[in-house]
Amino acid sequence: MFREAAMPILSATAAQPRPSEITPQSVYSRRRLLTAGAAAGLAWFAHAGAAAPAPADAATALVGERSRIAGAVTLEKPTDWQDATGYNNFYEFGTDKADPRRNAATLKTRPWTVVVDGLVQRPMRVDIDDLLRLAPMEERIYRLRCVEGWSMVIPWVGYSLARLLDHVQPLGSARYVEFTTLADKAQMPYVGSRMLDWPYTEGLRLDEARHPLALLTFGMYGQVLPRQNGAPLRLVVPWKYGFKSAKSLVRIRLTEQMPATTWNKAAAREYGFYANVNPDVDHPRWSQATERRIGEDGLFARKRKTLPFNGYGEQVAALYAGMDLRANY
Ligand SMILES: Nc1nc2c(c(=O)[nH]1)N[C@H]1C(S)=C(S)[C@@H](COP(=O)(O)O)O[C@H]1N2
Ligand SMILES: [Mo]
Repeated sequence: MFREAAMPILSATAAQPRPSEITPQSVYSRRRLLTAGAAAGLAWFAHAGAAAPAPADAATALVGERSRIAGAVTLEKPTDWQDATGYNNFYEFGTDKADPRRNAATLKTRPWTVVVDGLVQRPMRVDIDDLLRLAPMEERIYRLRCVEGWSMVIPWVGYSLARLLDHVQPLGSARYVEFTTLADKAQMPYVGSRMLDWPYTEGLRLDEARHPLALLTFGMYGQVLPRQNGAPLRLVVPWKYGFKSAKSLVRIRLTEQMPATTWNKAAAREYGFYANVNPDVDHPRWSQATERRIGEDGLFARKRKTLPFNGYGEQVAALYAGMDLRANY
């Protein structure tokens, strides 16, 4: 599919320091069994009062230093691991919330190549294990608010998408970033169904993509991402509805035109390009004023007020100065 042969692989790029020089050994540990060191990385679970991953899931640690970026760490209690990995939207594996955990075992996450191309000075195709080392891993504890009216609090591990964009050097003509995710019928039972137009694609304006809170995400709860949560690489854009946070990315392309996005193609009146969390703008079929925290609030009760920009307004509202957020939903 991506055959731009001239693209250098990241580890061979001359002008950059070698990945091993960028990331301290202590910050990233690959395929490390749950040893004393990894356990230390998970110590905050006890502290935060959230249920830790089950030992059987804990084979691959991926830890990051607590982020110091403004707004990156909410003090709310993280959602239990069982809920965060068992109540998912990942339509490639089915439409029921329990389907992704049940069906995603067929997803092969190694080897995995990501192409970064389009309007950039230095396009590249990079192996996931080299991409992992492009910048130091950080832990960010973000609220994720689904457009359907529920939310979770998840400790993600990754680094700002801006670090990758800086690396490939966007051209002056670049205005948007398009994200394409894997669509392989052999690994994903619902790809090919007429539910959605595959592959699942998403997009951001370049200034949104460069905002430090936009996270290129490799892990959660001190481990590599579980398959059902978008392994081996996903986006997490905490001030937008969850569907913007595309899972299992294979390509990141810079463009001049606003990219088409999957949910917008499926129902343009219901899912806009911006999709900023906004309690004042209802979905055509339901209110967005409140939400239900998975694992804490009752099954049908929506108990919490949804916040503008999902609570990240102080950090991101300036991106939309002068825009009509009702028209640009
Ligand atoms: N490739 C892909 N990415 C996706 C989706 C999907 O169906 N396919 N669903 C989105 C939606 S609607 C939400 S709410 C979040 C859910 O992320 P989580 O299951 O890790 O909580 O993933 C988003 N990313
Ligand atoms: Mo969602």
